[in-house]
Amino acid sequence: MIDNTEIIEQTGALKHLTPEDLDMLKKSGRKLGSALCYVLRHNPDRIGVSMDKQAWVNVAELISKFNAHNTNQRFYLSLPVLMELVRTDSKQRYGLKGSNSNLMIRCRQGHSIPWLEMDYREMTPPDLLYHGTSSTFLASIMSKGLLPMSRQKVHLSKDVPTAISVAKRHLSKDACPMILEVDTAQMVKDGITFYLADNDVWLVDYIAQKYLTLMTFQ
Ligand code: HQG
Repeated sequence: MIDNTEIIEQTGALKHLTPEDLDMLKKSGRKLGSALCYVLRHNPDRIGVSMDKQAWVNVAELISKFNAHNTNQRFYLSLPVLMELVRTDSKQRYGLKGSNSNLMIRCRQGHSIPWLEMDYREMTPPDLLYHGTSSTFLASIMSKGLLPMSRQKVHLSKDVPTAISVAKRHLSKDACPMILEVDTAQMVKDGITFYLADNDVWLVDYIAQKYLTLMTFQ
């Protein structure tokens, strides 16, 4: 996991967090995070913020454009609020670089913007990784393999509990979570490249059915 602590401290912003900011984050932090991830992963044009090919956006520009286009009265961005959101994010979804007027932010994975050329680190994965999904998708996955769907990469978890929480995001009525074990050792032997996002999510372009085993739990 790449740590944001030093950059957050350098901004000095957390000293300026107000009780109102903390209250807003407590009540609406999740919604604010979703709105922010939507912009940073899928649609920077929605608020007209510039993004480079590695998905970085300037923090000052993001804050002013996000607030200018925000129609939800319950949340807002400021530097202290954004730094607190980054610091406390449960999956450490956000990355930071630079300082002062050159402070930049991005989401570390999950993008769907087609023109991005992310600089993910190529890494050798552990021998097994996991993918959590819904029973609804299983037949299709077992016939076509795991596809990135709307995102740029297939996302994999390093352990079963994480995969279960990913699966639970997709559950419609009558569906249940399904965990697929991925034979990454064999994929590596077959020359397939894996990437590690800065928040320890594993990424790969595609996984053929032959590498997938449905896990059963007694
Ligand atoms: C499924 C979250 C039918 C796939 C998570 C998944 C992750 C197929 C869904 C990150 C298929 C796509 C990504 C096929 C794949 N036929 N369905 N051939 N191949 N699928 O949300 O992996 O919390 O785009 O199984 O933690 O669920 O947002 O991918 O169920 O890291 O930060 O198509 O997003 O991160 O769903 O999640 P998604 P995902 P955040």
